[in-house]
Amino acid sequence: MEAEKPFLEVCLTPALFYQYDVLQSIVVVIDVLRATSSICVAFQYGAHCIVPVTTTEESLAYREKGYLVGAERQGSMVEGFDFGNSPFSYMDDKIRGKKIALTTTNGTRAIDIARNAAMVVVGSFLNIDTLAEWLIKQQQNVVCLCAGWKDTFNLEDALFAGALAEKLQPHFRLTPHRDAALAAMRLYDLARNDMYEFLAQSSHRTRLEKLKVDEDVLYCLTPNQTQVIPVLRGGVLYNLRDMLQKDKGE
Ligand code: 3SL
Repeated sequence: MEAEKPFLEVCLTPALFYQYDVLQSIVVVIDVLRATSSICVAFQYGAHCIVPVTTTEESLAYREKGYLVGAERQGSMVEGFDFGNSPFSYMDDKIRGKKIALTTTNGTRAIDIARNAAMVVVGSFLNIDTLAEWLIKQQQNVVCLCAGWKDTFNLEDALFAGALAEKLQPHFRLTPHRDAALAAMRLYDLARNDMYEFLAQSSHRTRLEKLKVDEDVLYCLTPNQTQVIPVLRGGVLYNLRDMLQKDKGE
């Protein structure tokens, strides 16, 4: 008899995450604009690890331990930090081999909320194919957690959840609570030809437009710019490939 397929669910805002039983699931944390995109870029550029923290004070305290420190609030870099949340700021050789502490308004908070899951990984358009291929191989339940903005729904995270769900769907089954996944896939289908334009009136694209970081938005919507899977272990994000090599003693 064929084994039952694992299930796939989408949680459209952290405010609803308490309804999901994730003890046996892989949670994909999604904050396309821009936290999970920047995290993927940092690992693509060789970051050793990223400690996601919820406050700016916690992030800054890591500097004394030799970490590079990042902090974003209201879309801007907080004064006194090495990075804000632009993916371009992580495209730098100074990242290679470095430990980084990072706090962002929603992305690092969503990672924290998901921490009790069987496994937590980071998703963005920048690593979508690498992540999808890996998730299919795991044969484990998947919950996509959209970080949104301060517990509200954000369109761009739902688009990514839909794009990922579309790739995973043949290998997974939807649960009776399937409407969020169906809605995300339908939205992505409407947006796929021009996501940037589809998001024109969305809250976070508008917020970032005012901050004049449209280049960031365009980049974060470009699929497959990285081949990394950031994974949470003991409260710290590592590049899965590095983590597995270390486990094997390589
Ligand atoms: O909320 C977050 O975590 C950030 O991604 C928001 S911003 O894109 O840096 O404004």
